[in-house]
Amino acid sequence: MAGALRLILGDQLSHEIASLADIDAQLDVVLICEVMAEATYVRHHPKKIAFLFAAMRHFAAELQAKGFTVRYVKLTDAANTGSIDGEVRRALAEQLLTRLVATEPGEYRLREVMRSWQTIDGVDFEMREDVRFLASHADFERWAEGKKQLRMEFFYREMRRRYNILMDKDGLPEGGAFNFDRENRKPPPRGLASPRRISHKKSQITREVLELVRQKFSGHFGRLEPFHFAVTRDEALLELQHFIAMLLPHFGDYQDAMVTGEAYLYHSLLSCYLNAGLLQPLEICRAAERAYRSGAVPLASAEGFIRQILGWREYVRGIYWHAMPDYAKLNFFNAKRPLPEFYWSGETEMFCIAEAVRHTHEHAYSHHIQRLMITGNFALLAGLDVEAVCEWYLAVYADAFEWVELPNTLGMALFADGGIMASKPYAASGKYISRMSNFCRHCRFDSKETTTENACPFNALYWDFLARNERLLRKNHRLVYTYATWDKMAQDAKELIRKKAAQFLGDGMV
Ligand code: FAD
Ligand code: DLZ
Repeated sequence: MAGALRLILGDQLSHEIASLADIDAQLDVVLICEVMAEATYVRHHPKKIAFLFAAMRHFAAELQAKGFTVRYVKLTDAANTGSIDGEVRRALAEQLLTRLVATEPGEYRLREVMRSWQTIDGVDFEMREDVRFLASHADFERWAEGKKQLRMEFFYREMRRRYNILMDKDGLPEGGAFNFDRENRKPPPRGLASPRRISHKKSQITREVLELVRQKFSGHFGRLEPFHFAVTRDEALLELQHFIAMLLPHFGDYQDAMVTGEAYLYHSLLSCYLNAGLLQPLEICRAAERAYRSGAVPLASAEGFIRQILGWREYVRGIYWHAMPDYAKLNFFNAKRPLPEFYWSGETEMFCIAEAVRHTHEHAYSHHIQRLMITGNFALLAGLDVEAVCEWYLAVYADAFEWVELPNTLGMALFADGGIMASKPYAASGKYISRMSNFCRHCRFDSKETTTENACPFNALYWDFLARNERLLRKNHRLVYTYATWDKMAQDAKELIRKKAAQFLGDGMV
């Protein structure tokens, strides 16, 4: 009997991945390859490339230790063709294999490549569903069918019931409600800092990868070292344990808080491990639930955290595959302004943006509210080019893969899908940033001012965004009070605001 080539992509590093389900240790070959095309289709942050290559190499070693044959192609191997497609075809030819098994990828463009494998001469190709997600494509389509509007909250409730997470013995949500957000999201008290994070001893494999990435990708945005990522499942499990014990108790309270110099606060930093396959969503949710049931963690924190994974993460993946490929082209506001240079350099007098870019450059990470309400909010208000903004988010974060990045950026942050993801744009003025962070204290602009010399640009831009897009937004029932406030403003005040906004935008944005 002929063996099979079993492809494992850089974000499929799970021993229970579908493509390994029925592997034959005698006959089959696992293919894992580092390729330039994947490392450069956007200019990924060096930490992201190093994390993935190091995790891929460690995963390959684990498979070999289990007795499997692994064909591991390094980026610098002389015969490396530079793409997944090229490496699959080369491996099939060189290993004389007539079967190819893969798990569906997380990006549409690669699924199109995989479709072409159906016609490789003499090869029987099977693309399997990615069973690591908690809602299959069919589950999501069934749920979405016939609904005029898709909303995460209702999807999430179904997922809670289906997986019996935080449900009581009568089948009702623990604590009498599905959502405790009202108890979460406190502004940061003075001096708020997060507990120390763990780090991991670098193996020889990781040190070699760091050297490789330093040589090949130092021209990409972002700092390679210090490098603290977990690169194996065991290390990722330590990250999970540390989060549950030390940080989850306060996760809900400070979920939306932003503090100067504190990139992480009480966030889990687990997204890159989840997305690469080192951790599984259900084990994380169960660990958080256990912590609540043991009395170590308040319900609002456990629920708020579980909702992000069982709700948001599964929901955005559902939206991505439901709406692609047209989704990537949506541009509801026809936003076309070029991405300002400060998204790369961090050189702007708007302290909040400089700080978010600094965290991103340093860690390949910034937490959700910085992504949404600082860099995302600014892009929305200023009408930055949707494609350029999406490309930025895909490049700069260690957890970024298009299935999760695109709905969050194009849909949630930019409202470029016209409301598929969110019921209204997450537009906010400087007052929100001032309430939820201590950034404004370090800023030369005044968050209370809108049109004066030192006025925070977010204020005029906020009203200008609403005025500019009135035709598209006034009918949104969630913006009734906002437009009522705008309507009440005197004509000359409105004109001044719009002039101020035009000045910010015209000046190359501060
Ligand atoms: P925590 O705050 O600790 O949350 C726990 C987990 O919940 C995360 O690890 C993540 O797996 C999940 N989660 C939380 N929010 C979301 C969400 N909105 N969508 C999907 N999963 C979520 N997340 C990515 O994983 N990859 C991306 O490329 C990405 N791009 C984003 C772009 C924008 C503009 C925005 C607004 C959000 C984006 N997110 C993305 C969602 C979210 O910001 C990150 O998942 C989160 O910041 C990761 O940090 P953490 O692990 O500390 O998360
Ligand atoms: C992101 C990434 C990078 C940087 N490099 C590789 C690689 O060399 N080989 C590989 O198999 N995967 C890599 N990846 C992850 C892929 O881009 C990812 O599998 C697709 O984007 C689908 O989610």
